[in-house]
Amino acid sequence: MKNSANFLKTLVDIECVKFGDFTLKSGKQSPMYIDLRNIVSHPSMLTELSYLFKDKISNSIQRICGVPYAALPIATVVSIQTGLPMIIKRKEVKKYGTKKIVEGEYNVGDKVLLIEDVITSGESLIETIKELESEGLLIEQIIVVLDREQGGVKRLIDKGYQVESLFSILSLVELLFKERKIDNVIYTNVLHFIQHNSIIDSPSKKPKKYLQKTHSNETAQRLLGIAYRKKSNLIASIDLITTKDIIGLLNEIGNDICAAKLHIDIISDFTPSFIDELLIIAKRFDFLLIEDRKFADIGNTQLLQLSKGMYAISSWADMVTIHLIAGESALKAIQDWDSEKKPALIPVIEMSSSGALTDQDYIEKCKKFMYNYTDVIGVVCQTAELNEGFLKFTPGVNLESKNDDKGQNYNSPKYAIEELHSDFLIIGRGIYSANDPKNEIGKYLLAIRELDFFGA
Ligand code: 5IU
Repeated sequence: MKNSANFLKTLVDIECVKFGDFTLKSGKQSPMYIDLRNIVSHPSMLTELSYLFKDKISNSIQRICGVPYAALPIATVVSIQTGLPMIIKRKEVKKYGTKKIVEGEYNVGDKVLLIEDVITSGESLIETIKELESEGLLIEQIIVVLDREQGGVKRLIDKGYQVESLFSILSLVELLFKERKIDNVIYTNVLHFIQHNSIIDSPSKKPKKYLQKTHSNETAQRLLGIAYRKKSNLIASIDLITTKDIIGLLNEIGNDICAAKLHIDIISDFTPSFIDELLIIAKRFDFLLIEDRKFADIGNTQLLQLSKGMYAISSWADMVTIHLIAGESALKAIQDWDSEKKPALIPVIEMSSSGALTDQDYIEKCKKFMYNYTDVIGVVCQTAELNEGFLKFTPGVNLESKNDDKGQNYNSPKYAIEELHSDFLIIGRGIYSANDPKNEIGKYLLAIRELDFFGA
């Protein structure tokens, strides 16, 4: 084995780390299961670990001790690799003979490296430390193989110990997500679990206040203004196929949304007069219009698609979605387009569907240039972190369902706002397929207003 990334991936291959739905000893549900004990059956993994530990051990260490039982084989190989003598702390005190709790040779005042396989709250480490210290040993250094990032490391550091981990669950899921070995559902579930199961209060749990967001683009300001006035960051995705149904729904829920998102090309009875009707309703109820066209062509073609044909999108849409797959030149072509009426742009940098190809690499590539364009007001994404002021639009939001049977994945409004830090929630079937859409949208409004999202 040559590098740490390979070591991490092998941990998954040999089922030391599994993703799914697990019930922990505490009764809690967890999206991951970690048990490094299988490593003992993989000598090459143990050898690799011994190298990784060797690089980190302080010169002052005199004894090596593993927390029983899982860390004992690791401590053994580290001892062999470094030539530093090992001691063993018994799990139970011997009932006969010497009644020792520490086996092996040591002197009072010896400086010990304590090894643990996985750290969660740090509880079992603290127990072992107490017993070693009661024997007169000094805990000089603690090295853990995998940190579950639930606060254990900080707890020990706060107690004055020198602690480090070779790997963290976050670095593991980030690596797997980047290499498309896990999808964004597993990825966000793990992030969510870490944030909600830390023994230390995380400041990111507090939802941010809406008013803190400002954007220089005029359309972005209008959207923020409407959302704030209505205390609604809901964007209805009206994926209906007749003009009658669309107008009917907008008349019902128009007061409760800050924007309506359309797929104009799915309407079976479209005529240009529908646009006139749409604009009147949008003005009456005070919401903006997004055409979810997802442009994805070369600059010249995109400009034609934007402005020509029977939909003449740029003549009425306040915002349009666009993929950045064609690269910066295609985005620049729209930005440079000198037109009296031009919609603001919302690039799609991450999708909600299972197996989406929009991995971290793709997101980073988009971020490299999109911030330079004033027509871009924000992005459609799920987990991506954005620069200050950029608006985050998140589809895949539903109060009732977790997914559909065609690859869509849903989060709750609370999760989208508190964990994904989404500014605008895009909701389709959750509202338009409900028996009583007006009543249903009320539930979504309640869910977001409960979060104090709009300030006092
Ligand atoms: N939409 C997604 N996920 C995405 C992107 C767009 O769901 O990643 I980009 C669109 C598809 C549909 C709406 O128009 O948002 C969500 O509708 P439902 O709430 O009915 O799933």
